[in-house]
Order: sequence, then C-alpha cells, then structure tokens
Amino acid sequence: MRSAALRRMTTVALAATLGLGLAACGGAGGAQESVTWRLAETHPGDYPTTKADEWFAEELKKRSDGRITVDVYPDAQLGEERDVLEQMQMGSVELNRTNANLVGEFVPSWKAFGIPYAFDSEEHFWNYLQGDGGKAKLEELSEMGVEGLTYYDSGARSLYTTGKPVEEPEDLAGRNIRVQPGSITAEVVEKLGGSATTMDFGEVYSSLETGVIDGAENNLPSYVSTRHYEVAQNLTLNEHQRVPEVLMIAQSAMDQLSEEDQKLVREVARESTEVQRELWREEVAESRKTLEKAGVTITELDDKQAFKDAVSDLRDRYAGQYGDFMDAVEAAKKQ
Ligand code: GTR
Repeated sequence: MRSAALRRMTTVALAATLGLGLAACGGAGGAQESVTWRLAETHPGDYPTTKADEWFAEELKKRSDGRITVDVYPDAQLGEERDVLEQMQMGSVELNRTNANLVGEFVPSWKAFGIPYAFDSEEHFWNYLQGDGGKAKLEELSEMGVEGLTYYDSGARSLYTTGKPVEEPEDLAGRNIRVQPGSITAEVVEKLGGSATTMDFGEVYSSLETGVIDGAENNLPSYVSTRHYEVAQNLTLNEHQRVPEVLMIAQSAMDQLSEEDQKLVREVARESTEVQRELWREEVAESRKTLEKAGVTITELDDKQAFKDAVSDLRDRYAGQYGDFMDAVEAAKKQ
C-alpha cells in the first residue's frame, strides 16, 4: 500500500513538473474508452450502504454500455476509513463510501455534521441534505481533491455500553467511549461526562471484549452488523447525532471521463440514494428485532433534555463557528 502510494505521488509530482496535470490524460475530448475503478466500503456485503454501492456499480456499467466498471471492496478490504480518505486524496482509490464524521479531518468544515442535536428528525435531516445546504456541503469536498456525489442514510447515533446501562449523562462518569477518528464526537462524549477514545471501526469489537473501552456509539444497523451488541449489551437511544454517509469520487478519476459520462456518474449516484434509503428503513426495523431477541437492554428516553443540556455550550460554540451550516439547517426546518 505504502509503495503504491509513493509511486502514485511520484507520478503526480512528475506530471506537475512537466506541467501536464492529470486532466490531460482524459477530460472532455480526451476521454478514456473504458475505466475500471475501485470503491472502498467498510461494511459487509449485506449492509445497506454496500448494497447501494453495488446497485450504483451495476447500473453504471449497464448505462455506460460497459465503459465504466466499478468493483466494490466491502469489509474495509482497502483499509480503515481514515486510511481510505488519505488514498482518495492521492487519487489511488477512485471511489469511497464513508461517514461524514471522518471527513472533518480532511475538510474541517465537515466537522459541522458532528454538532449534537443539530437535526430534529429524519425529515429535517433529509430536507437539509437534499436542499441547497446539503448540495453546497458536497462541493466543499473539492478541498481534498474529491467530488461529493451523494448522501446515504445513517440514522441517528446513540450510546451503547458494557456494565450498567446509561440512563442519564452522569452514568458515563469514568467510562471510556470509543469515537470515530476526525470527528467532534470526542468532545460530545467528554461533555456528557465520559472519556473518549478515538479508534478505527475494525478495532472496536475486541476493545469492548477486552475492556479497553466501556462503550461506543453508533446507529442500530452498525451496532448489529458488527455484533457489538454481543459484548456491549446496553443501548441508550439518546440519538446525539445524525451524520450522513457520503459517496465520493476522486477528481482525478472523474477527469478521465467525457462530460456525458461524468453526468451519468452523478445521476446514477443520486438515484442510488433512493435505493439505499429504502434498504436502510428495512434494516433499522430488522436490527431492532435482532436486538430485542438477543435480550439487549434498550433504554428509551422520553425526553433527551438532560443529554441536550449537557452538550448545549459545545453545540453553541460550534454553531457559531459553522454559522453557514446552522443557517442552512435552520432553513431546512421550514420546508
Ligand atoms: C457507521 C458508518 C461507518 C463507520 C462507523 C464507525 O455508522 O456507517 O462508515 O464510520 O459508523 O463508527 O466507525
């Protein structure tokens, strides 16, 4: 991986020295006849995002008459999400489905997605994502040399722990909760009274099992697909964040296509969102059944106020820092 990355960097450096620029290899007019790209996915094959990636790949191949082949690599085969984002930056992986929380390390304005309790409901969240605010946010990804194609659902993130259930923020005292790299969730956890440990997704199961951490936070389908519920059997539906999934493509890959094929990629990606959202709804219901059957303690909160209060100053601080984001989020309430 390392030497491939270096080779890639050398090529880019050489192209820059020669004043060529990667777009010279393709782009409108000089488009390649056919391309085969890799799409990185951290989840297993039967997860809603992976199934949507596959739908995107099949549909794209069909509609481009075989000019565009996308091979999906599930199960983090191309690396953990943070590593894949680095590879995207260098253009050594062409496509990636990742969670918006991870992107904040590469495009700081994307940290805004981690602002706790920014969205009131699923409807509010999708109004934002599909409105002007969500579209503008995708464009910010050009800062890291990628194009944001579309969003996928990821529901709401909630806490889960080993030991005793969390019923109020005080129950987090002295407990170590895993958070995603690059996000502001570490600060959310600390404000709630716990300690936060940043860790790759793939390390969480064994860390829960061995007691390195006392809990983590995620949506229901991820809690189930990773089997974290087997080792951390208490789920608290505090729903501190709604953070979308995003499908992105390296700009250097997009530049290889004709304008017409670029449009096709964007169109098929947008359509794949509808496919994913449908699969997502089904998966959330299935996950709930799995958890109930497994005897997981699910703490429903009539009122999330104590959790909201604990993070309110953090929320205000970030709302000030990411004013444009919060304005667009506010506007999406009225739609
Ligand atoms: C999931 C998300 C993954 C990954 C994971 C995590 O909800 O779909 O892409 O970011 O959370 O917590 O690492």
